[in-house]
Amino acid sequence: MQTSIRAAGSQNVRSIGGFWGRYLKALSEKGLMHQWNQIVSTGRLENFHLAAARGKGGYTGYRFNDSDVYKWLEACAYVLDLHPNPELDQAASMAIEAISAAQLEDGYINTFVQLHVEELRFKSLAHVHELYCLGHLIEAAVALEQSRSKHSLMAVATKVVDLLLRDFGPGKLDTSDGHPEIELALHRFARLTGREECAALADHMILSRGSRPSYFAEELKDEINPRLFPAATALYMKDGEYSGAYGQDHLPIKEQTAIEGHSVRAAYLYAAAAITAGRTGDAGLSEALERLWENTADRRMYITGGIGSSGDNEGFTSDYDLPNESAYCESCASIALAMWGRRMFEASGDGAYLEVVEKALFNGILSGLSHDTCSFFYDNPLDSRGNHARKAWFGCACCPPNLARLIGSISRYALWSSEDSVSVGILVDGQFEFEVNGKRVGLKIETAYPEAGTAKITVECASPIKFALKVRIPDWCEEATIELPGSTEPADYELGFAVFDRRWDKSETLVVEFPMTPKLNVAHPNVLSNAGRVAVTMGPNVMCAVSKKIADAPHHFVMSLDAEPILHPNKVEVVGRTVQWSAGESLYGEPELDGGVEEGKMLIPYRDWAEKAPAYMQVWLRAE
Ligand code: FUB
Ligand code: ZN
Repeated sequence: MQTSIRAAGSQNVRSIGGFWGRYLKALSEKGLMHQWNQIVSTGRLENFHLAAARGKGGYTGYRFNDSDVYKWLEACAYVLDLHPNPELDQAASMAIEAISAAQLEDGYINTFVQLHVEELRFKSLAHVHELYCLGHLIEAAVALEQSRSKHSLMAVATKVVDLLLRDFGPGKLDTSDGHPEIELALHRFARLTGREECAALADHMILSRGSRPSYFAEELKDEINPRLFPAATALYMKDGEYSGAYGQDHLPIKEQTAIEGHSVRAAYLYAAAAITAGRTGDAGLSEALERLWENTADRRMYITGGIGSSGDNEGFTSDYDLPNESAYCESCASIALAMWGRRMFEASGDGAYLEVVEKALFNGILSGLSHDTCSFFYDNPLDSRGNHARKAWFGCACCPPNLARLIGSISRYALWSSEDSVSVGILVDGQFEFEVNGKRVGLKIETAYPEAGTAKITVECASPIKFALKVRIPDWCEEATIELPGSTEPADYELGFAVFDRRWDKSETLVVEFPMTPKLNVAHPNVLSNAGRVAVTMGPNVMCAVSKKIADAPHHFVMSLDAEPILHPNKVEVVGRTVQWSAGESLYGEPELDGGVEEGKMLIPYRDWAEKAPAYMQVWLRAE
């Protein structure tokens, strides 16, 4: 598994409009300043100021709070590139200044350790998240460097990387972090700078994780761990013994057959591992990743692209255990899944991975964010009794900046190029530019996707140029058409893409139609929570029924399988009956078989539910 395709980054994006453009604009105008204000008011910025003053004490918040600032900065790098905002730009400067000042001479930076428990420096890697935080710092630096921004965090990140190369690896601290993330960051840093030793360290961290004796198991024997982190220590154990599954340290990755433990950790690890597999050509690793991917997508993933059904370990339980109301489905976990799927695609060129990426993007990820980008869901259930409200922020605020950086970098999940091809994996409205066969090629995509399934893709080049334009045909679409008016050349079909390998003239337009006929979906019978239920999808959009009042909650509704769902703009209408109650104020009564008034119910995209206020909601509707 190895390809030479490169995701479209800042250098390829001129503008993004349409559906994603609305989120990007909102993030620039409101959302990222909203997050900055939270970063300041919750003491996250002050932690850096205190560390810069080289004082002791005064640390506020969770031990990994530094990472929120880094992720926010990474998001600023992407968003400011497309929608400048001087106020936000200034906030980014302040953050960079504070981070730089807090860094120690030898490159170390972690305000929790510096202020709170200095003796923990690289001593409790299973718990403290030092490398996780540093990974996010490095990712922010890479994003800024690749953007058009005048800001740079590269000097800080380089000192961090030099410190890691000095202290970690075979014969040194031979381990990684309990929360994978540094591996992805080291790969990104290596790609940007050409420093191969960073990628080699990432490879080693990935491949040696799970071997025995476990570094983390030894480390956790120190009494400081159960004393300072009793709950977190318990998560690594099973029946009183060290298991490591929580942090994917139960088995070497090549021996793993199912995705286990904490979902964000797992998917970040596998995303980085897919880069390793792609660059090293390690067939055993590729096979393991394919196996783990199949286990995830076929047995442990919600229809929304949500993963990690349990709040107890913020992660996985067992195959087919996908309860709806208690579904944890952390926003970050869907983001991590999209990151992993993207890397699987980049390593293989197989569009099948993008089916899942798209599912996660338009459902499990975007459900985490309100349209104004100022309120969030941490967990994303598929059934609600009206008690799940979006919040302006969280004590553990991993999701808000993660959502922002994912949206900011949306082009990287949608478009790719190689020496002689441009691939459109997901339709995103905007203007893009690539270099193929040594020439500049512009691509203009006009689309309302995913709210409609049509698009015009215009190739713009100064002089005729031969290259392959590839457009993914989504699996959900049964009657896709992609036409090049005036041309009779048939397209090839390869790994999920229609391929137009031809000489392109100065300005030619492909007309794309992916009809979004509503579709009914049932789940595997082992998913007991969905027995007798149907979920409706419209293209890549999972739909749901919502109501403000308990009396007309979707839970009373039984959808008729005989009536065809009707497509409306961005909505789907289904027909069924609402079960009646005739026992007044009694708690229990006689069943009313087949009773109820026939009525239509309008379903909306799952990502849009509870936009302003909590609601009763169901994705999986009872059906007969
Ligand atoms: O541990 C850091 C982040 O906080 C994880 O990725 C989330 O699941 C939350 O626990
Ligand atoms: Zn999160």
